[in-house]
Amino acid sequence: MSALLDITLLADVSKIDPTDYTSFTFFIGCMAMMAASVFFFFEISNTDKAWKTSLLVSGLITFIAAVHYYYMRDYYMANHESPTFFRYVDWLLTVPLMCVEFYLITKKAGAKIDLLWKLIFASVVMLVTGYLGEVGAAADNTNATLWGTVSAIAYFYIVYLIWAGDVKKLATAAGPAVAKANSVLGWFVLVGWAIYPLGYLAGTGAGQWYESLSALGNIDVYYNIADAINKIGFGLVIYSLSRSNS
Ligand SMILES: *C/C=C(C)/C=C/C=C(C)/C=C/C1=C(C)CCCC1(C)C
Repeated sequence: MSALLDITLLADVSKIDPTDYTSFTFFIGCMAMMAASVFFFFEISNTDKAWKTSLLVSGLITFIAAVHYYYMRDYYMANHESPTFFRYVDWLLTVPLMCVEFYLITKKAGAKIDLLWKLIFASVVMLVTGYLGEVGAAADNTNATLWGTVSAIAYFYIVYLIWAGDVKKLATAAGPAVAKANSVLGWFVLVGWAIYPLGYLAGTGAGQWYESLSALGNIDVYYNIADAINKIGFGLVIYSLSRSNS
């Protein structure tokens, strides 16, 4: 039984072409998410009380991603197609949790729960429209530009809240440590999150005005790299903030 299992696993692994960066990033992404989750979960016990929940949320984000990467990796190996459905289920769970991180940080300065709902609402609009755009592109209809634009508007609203709106105001009021935390995480949202629309442009261009951008490469390579930066990197920033303030 176990020998049989080993053979199946080996057979799959040996099929990866060394230049198949998509499969490679799915594998390494899966492993990295697992390792990061173990790290965040174990570190909770030697973290200052004020930061424990933030660290737990960081671990949940990478853990949910690890489980999805496990499936996406298999799906991609079997079909050589984008695992769009698993991808968006993952994001629909993890992006709102990242909004929770912003809320937890600013809560110390009196953030109200409706700020959290605003962030979550905008991220759901961003993701549902992005999903419709990708599914539409795969089915050869021409709405990828329209859905991508609506998604981008929701994205810019999140950037606005964090850089100039309520999140920024509260973080500034909470003192230098929280203001610093907010600005570091704000850079993730402005630069790290911007990798996703690049992947979208590279992957949904057929028949769109940006068709030439398809030469930019595989959509999943963008998404896999962006996920590693934004989920593990974001968590590590929370981790280091929890050290500098305890
Ligand atoms: C852990 C997963 C994260 C942080 C995912 C973030 C995803 C985005 C910021 C996606 C943004 C998109 C646009 C702004 C326009 C095109 C469609 C999307 C959904 C790729």
